[in-house]
Amino acid sequence: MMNFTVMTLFPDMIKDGLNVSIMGRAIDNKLINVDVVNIRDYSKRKHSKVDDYPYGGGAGMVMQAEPIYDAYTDIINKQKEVNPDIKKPRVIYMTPQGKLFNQTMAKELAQEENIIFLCGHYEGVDERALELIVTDQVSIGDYVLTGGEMPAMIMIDAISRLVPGTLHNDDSAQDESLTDNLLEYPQYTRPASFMGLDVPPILLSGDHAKVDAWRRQQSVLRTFKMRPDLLKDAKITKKEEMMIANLKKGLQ
Ligand code: 6GU
Repeated sequence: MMNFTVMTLFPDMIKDGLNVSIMGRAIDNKLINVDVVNIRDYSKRKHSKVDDYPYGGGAGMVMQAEPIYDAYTDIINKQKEVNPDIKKPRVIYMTPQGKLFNQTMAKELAQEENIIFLCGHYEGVDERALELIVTDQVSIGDYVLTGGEMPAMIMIDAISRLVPGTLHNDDSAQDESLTDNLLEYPQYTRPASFMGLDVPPILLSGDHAKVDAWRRQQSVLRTFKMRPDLLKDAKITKKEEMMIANLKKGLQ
């Protein structure tokens, strides 16, 4: 079982966000477990405050190191109580300054069994908390969010669906977009004609080899049009390389 722990000031956001749909089913089926720890519960200050003004001045507030460190220590101690052999967790701090999350990182993290996410808020987290407990810093994209909760949920979703049994059809995690740095081919279902738009006839031909070839070509074509940056890491054939070279010529 994959064990996730989310350290946050907004525990309801995580609980409400992950208890539905495929994630909810994976939790019910004990394929994954998500513990949510409220950092505020570890404050020793009046009104359970967990932030303070930044040394050196400037706008905003900074999350203090102590409640984060105490929450972390408590999580580790409790995990060891339940399972003395538990592997030391990866501790991931969600921040736009981190390494960019992608499908390759999701696959790598799906091999772990114990992952802690630290979600920051306000202007940031006291650097010493990061130094003391964090093993990885990860960003989900080049834009700024108000907190790390949604990024942590996104990572948990992407990692969990790679855990065997989470998806009904084992193939669907394999045969899909981004697995080989190629985008997904277009999909169609009934009816065969809708608002004057017909399903590509090859898909109705019953010829599986032709269908596979068409889908593969569509994947390469789409990747070239929408995400040409992915093609440098995609495994494509000489023939496909030529097709791309011809398309580029057509654009000049
Ligand atoms: Cl991981 N956190 C925040 N606050 N903003 C982000 C992000 C993470 N990734 C992109 N923007």
